[in-house]
Amino acid sequence: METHETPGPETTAPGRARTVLRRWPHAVAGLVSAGLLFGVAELVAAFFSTSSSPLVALGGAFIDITPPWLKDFAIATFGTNDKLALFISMGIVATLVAAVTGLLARRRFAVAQGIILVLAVGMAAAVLSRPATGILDIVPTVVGAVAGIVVLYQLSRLASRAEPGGLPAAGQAEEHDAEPTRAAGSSSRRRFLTFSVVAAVGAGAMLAGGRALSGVRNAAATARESLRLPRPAHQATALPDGVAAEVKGMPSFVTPNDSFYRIDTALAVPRIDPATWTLRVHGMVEEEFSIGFDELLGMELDETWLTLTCVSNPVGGDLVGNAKWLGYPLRKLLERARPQQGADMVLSTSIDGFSASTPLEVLTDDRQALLAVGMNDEPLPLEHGYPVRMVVPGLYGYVSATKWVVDLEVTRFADKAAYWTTRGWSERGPIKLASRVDVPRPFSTVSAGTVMIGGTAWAQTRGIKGVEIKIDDGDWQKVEMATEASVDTWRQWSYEWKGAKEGTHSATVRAIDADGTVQTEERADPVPNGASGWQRVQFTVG
Ligand SMILES: Nc1nc2c(c(=O)[nH]1)N[C@H]1C(S)=C(S)[C@@H](COP(=O)(O)O)O[C@H]1N2
Ligand SMILES: [Mo]
Repeated sequence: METHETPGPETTAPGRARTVLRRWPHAVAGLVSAGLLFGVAELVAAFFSTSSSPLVALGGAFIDITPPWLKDFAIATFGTNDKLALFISMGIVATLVAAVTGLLARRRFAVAQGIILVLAVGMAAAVLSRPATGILDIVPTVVGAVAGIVVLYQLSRLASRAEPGGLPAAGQAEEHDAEPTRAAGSSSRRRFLTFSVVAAVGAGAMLAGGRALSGVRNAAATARESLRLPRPAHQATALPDGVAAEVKGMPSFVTPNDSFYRIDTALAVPRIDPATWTLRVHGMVEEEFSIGFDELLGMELDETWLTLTCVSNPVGGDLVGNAKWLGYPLRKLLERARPQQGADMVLSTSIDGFSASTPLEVLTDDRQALLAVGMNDEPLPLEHGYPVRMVVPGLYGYVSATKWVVDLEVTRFADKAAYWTTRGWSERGPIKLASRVDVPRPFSTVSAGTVMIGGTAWAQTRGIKGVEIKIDDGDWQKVEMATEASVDTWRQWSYEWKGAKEGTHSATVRAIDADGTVQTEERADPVPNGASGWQRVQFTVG
């Protein structure tokens, strides 16, 4: 109820129109606040995923829910401008909603605030409806909505004072002179306009800045999507038949990129535009040089199967994954640099400061250590080191597998220490011979009779000769070995346990590498150079 207004002239239609016109500052307040909401959200969104922008998400969600007839109509009518038409229509609706919200805020701020909150919930839902967004991606919408509400509150107070005729709005009367003079009215109008213009320009700047920033930040993802990897000069061997153990529930022999374990110290995944990437090779070398990404792609690339393992992997753990890697042999790169006498280490450094110390001899012997650009026939995923990382057979990741690598310094263990070495881990980290039971899962229940047991073992660079299993406290038994793909990859195995009786049972495994070394029973924690010990899995036969 507009109890402060004198009835009379406003009860006629033209009178009401005049009243609404007089309130234009409130409509402007609504528009400016909406602009600010989207500006702030856009700027914040540059630090989250692409679809965390409420504008992008709303557009995407709208396209998704558009019925086909309307889509056809839009394409028939606007042709390739159909997206532009969509954004213009959305803009018109948003303008109307913003103006009405501003007008409502004049007397009932809570209602206007409620509308903004409801719309924010809708925008957050649109964000979450997008592929590849998570709950954190609603942060830009939330921050934007709060900014929009705060600015609307300020602006609508100023607008009430600036209204031509300047009658105080409800709840704001105490801040007004009882009889606003014309001079006071025009100075409040000036303040209102100044605030509005500043906020509007700020909104525009944040919107443009946010778009530009997310453009830069997305350059990596965009370049990655359009990258076609060159054909390898030497292809990886085709996987032989029978590399997978025939046991239901076994992990796949090749780990898909999106389920490959990820370990790094990066709070935000580095996004490197490959156009700006260079690798500097320097230190104790005869020839220092740098290479760029196109140059690297133009070199003779090799493909190799390799199982990566994390030093933090506990006995029986899954911080291990197997993939096909494409890259340039580090051996050849170092040949070009010509390491000097006395050098015994290559310190590889990531763009984010992480570093790894790899023995020079490991990078120059005949194993396939790669400066990798491809993983399972794709460019490296951003979180696995795009555009370039190292992969080295036989060494834990922390001393070899530097992602987002930009610098290789040939040096000496005596002179330099890598990231984890200074934090209590060994300066060298050869992968320990290991085996694990994948099926049955610990503490699961299986049916009596024949129980299929399956698992994995690895001894990169040497290969696995065999695996032995012990049921409960029985004797060690040989298991069925799946085909070996390469000495650098893990090897699966299976065991058919016949005549399993009901009750709680256990299976213990140990591997034997190609040299005949039997996996040690001695338990060691991952710190400082990797876990050891036999895995014993308990399960119920029921
Ligand atoms: N830049 C960078 N590279 C890194 C790390 C890191 O923290 N930062 N972690 C290393 C460790 S400890 C491991 S086990 C492997 C894991 O590689 P992935 O995440 O591709 O599986 O990356 C290595 N490379
Ligand atoms: Mo690791």
